[in-house]
Amino acid sequence: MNRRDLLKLLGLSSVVLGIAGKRPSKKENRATGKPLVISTWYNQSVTANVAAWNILKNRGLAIDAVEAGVQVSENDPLNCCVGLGANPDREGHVTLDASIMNHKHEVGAVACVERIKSPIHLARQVMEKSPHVMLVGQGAQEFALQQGHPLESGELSGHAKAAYNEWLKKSEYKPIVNIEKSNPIPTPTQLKAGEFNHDTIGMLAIDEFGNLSGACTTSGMAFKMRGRVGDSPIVGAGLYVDNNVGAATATGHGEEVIRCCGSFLIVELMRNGHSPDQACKIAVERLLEMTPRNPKDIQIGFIAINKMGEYGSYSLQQGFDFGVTTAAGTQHIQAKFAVKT
Ligand code: SD4
Repeated sequence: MNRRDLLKLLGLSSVVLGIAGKRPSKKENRATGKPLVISTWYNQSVTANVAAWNILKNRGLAIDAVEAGVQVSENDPLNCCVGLGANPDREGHVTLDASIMNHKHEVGAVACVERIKSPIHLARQVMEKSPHVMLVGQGAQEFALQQGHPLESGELSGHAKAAYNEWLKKSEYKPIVNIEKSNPIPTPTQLKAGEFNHDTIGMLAIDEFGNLSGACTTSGMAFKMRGRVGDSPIVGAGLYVDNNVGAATATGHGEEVIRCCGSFLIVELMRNGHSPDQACKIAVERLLEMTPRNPKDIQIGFIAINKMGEYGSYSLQQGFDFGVTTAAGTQHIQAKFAVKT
């Protein structure tokens, strides 16, 4: 038996072992098989998923696919919310959070890191080249330099500068994430007004060998308090992968996702037999029970995949969408949502 056959066999037995109990109905499942890649916010999924897909379609590994995929957003100077082009904190510094997790429960994360172009690559280096799972701030930056990352300039991008200057006029500390009426690609005016303050990318993939991985990278909330860290680099909150069961990732108001360990919760719900759609919905409902905030003031979007290559999503409010890429191309999907207006 060669390595591939062995992995296939292991993948199959994991399904049998990992997903017991109630089976979701056929209608609820959106089985696509594998490979498959899925990521938050369709407007960036389109290009990010393609980079991931190019790896998956050539029998590449899910971990390489998710890293390369989210790097497309990190490298996009126009992205309002990922990478060094993104909106700064309220002191005017871009601080970045990222996490990555592979099929072996190995995990790496960085938080509040400045002037490093690819926090997801740095997170992977924390996972592979350090004995730790998370580095933050100055220490994360020093580790990056040791690993050969160049120290980028701390200059804000043009659109981030415009949005920040606009925000400074009132300097209201009222971070609102992901409240959209619709989900168009942001116009320069919206960017300038700081209206488009979402776009964290969370990406999940299953490769040809049936292995799962995930990555999540963000600048967090626009104009956040200095030092604030959201859910994206917190394993179990913004991202979680259990190769026996499935994977989940989140976007939106990170404090709420941390409070309910959102991604871990979704994976556990899938372990207990829920479909990815059901699991995301139950997690949003749990979050709604817990939050002290007015649900109308916040947005959360979850996406998930399971070991069988089925995917699902749910959000708190209307407007959350995502992209799913398989051999058939990329599909644009609007998530169902909890709060009806
Ligand atoms: C955070 N979850 O830092 C991130 C923000 C986000 O789309 O998802 N924006 O709370």
